[in-house]
Amino acid sequence: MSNTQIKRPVTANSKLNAWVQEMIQLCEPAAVHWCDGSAAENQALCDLMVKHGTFIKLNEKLRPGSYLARSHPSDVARVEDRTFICSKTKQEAGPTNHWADPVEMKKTMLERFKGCMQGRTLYVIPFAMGPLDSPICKIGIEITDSPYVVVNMRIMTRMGKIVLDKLGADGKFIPCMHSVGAPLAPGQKDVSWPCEPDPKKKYIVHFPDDPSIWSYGSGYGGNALLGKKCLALRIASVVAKREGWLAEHMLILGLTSPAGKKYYVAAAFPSACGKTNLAMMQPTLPGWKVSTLGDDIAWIRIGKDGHLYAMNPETGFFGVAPGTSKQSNPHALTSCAKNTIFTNVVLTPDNDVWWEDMGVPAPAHGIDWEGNAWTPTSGKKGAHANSRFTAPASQCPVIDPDWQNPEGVPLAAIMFGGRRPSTIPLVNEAFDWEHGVFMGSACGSETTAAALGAAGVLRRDPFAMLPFCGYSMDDYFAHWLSFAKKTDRAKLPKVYFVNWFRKSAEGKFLWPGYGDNSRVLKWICERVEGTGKAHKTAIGNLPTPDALDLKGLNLTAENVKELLAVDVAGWRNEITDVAANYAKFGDHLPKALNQQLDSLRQRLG
Ligand code: O2Y
Ligand code: MN
Repeated sequence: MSNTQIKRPVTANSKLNAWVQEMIQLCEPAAVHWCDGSAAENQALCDLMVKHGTFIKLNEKLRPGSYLARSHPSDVARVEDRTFICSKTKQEAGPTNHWADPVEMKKTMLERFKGCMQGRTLYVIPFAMGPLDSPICKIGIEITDSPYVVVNMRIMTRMGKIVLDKLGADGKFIPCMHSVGAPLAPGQKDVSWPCEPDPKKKYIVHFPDDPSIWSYGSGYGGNALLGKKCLALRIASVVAKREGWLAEHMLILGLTSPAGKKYYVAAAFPSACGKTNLAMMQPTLPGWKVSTLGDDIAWIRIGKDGHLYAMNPETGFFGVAPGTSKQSNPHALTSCAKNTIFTNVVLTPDNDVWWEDMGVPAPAHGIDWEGNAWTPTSGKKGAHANSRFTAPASQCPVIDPDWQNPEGVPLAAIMFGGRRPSTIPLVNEAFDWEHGVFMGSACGSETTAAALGAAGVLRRDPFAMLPFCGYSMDDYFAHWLSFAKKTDRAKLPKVYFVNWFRKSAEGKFLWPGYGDNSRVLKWICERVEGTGKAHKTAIGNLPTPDALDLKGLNLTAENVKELLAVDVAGWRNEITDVAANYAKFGDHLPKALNQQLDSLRQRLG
């Protein structure tokens, strides 16, 4: 340690200085760097990564200020089976989380982190989730040995000196420890993507009672950018429960009607269900405009006027690349046109990027995500299914003027959804808040590549929070239910369940999706205004056949009927499946949810 170069501490916060010193002793880095978040620092780190082969600088004319990284093939996605919630008791973590004893796990982490940064630089990243002047802004300090993490965190969070200034001498912070788990022996040559390749030695660990986060072995996405899933969802959900707000896996969008009236909507869909596409949607309905506030996380609290206000704690998009095209999401393409980090996509001969379903012809030859020569006839995909772009939210052409409003924006509606090829109608309105909470608790989706495991299987994912809730989901349901008592229920947003992914018996999508989803949003706005037409059914309030604006759409009356039908047999199966999911929680499940299930059963007859 005597050789360790340590810059003079840049903060008067004695707790922070003491913690950083302790972590330096533990991790034994060769150097220490406190990140100031400046453009010069960012450039120096990008240049360093180009030198070491972690980054490839992209064509400055085609993709200014942008870089490509290729991860190790073992390190390509979040690792849910290695994600732990270490509350005091297993019961507090609940039946859907992996619990580990906090004392035992702390020991394991100390063993893992001992000397883990030898030969590397330890970076101290001060970051804030939420605008610094928001009443619920949270400050984290991530210690990492990955410069890739530093430059990604600079896009995804408010980062650097401004955060230390806000923290001051006495401010509180959430300690977030991260290491790629690949110390370098003296003279050992580094690799372009250091990590711990053994999946059983990766750990994404949350101590909600501290609170603190320890992540070891992975340099990828949600495993390593600790402000995102670890802090802004798992830890924040615990803090939010205590403080009386909600930390949710939701996009936030603004919708302006042709008459100029604005509605804000938050929507929870499980991972890989098109939240980014919806958040940036180009409405096909003339005169309607969508603006983006966030594509992944919403922090929601009761405002002074009793309404629910939503705020995006992030400042960037960590969007999935494959499938992002001019047709599916032109604004995402514009967002990543410059100053963007791409991970695991194809490198083209002119030093630009390409991925499957980008909507432009594949290059005749390129380099695939594993660094091998690739052609469209290679017989395998060039970009990894979970390849990503990290792009500043400020570059989104339809970013909402209020996206950094510290108070957030008032919600007119909340939507839940998922990929459901059968049973679930295009849109369904909850009768009341409790019914809406029931809808959220019954959320589910067919799995895709972003989550590990088999694709095409229905996975119940209550509130799209299954991988992200930092405490027992039964208590989480109760917390949601409690909002009907915390404020005037007339001021709560209306709740909807949507399904863009309904398929016909022949396996074809019944609904065009994308910009045409504005037709569903329009109906929701009309319902908020009290003008939209609906009929009460056993499962909720459904649009009458003429209620949706379908002008210019080539949908047959039969398709519309199927999209808005109550499939009684399908719903009976749904009840069985939801009940089986509820059974996990035993007596802890709030009674109101079993009542909802019973009422639904009775209404179906
Ligand atoms: O695999 C990863 O590390 C990224 S997962 C992700 C990224 C951005 C937004 N959402 C998600 C998710 O899994 O929900
Ligand atoms: Mn997500």
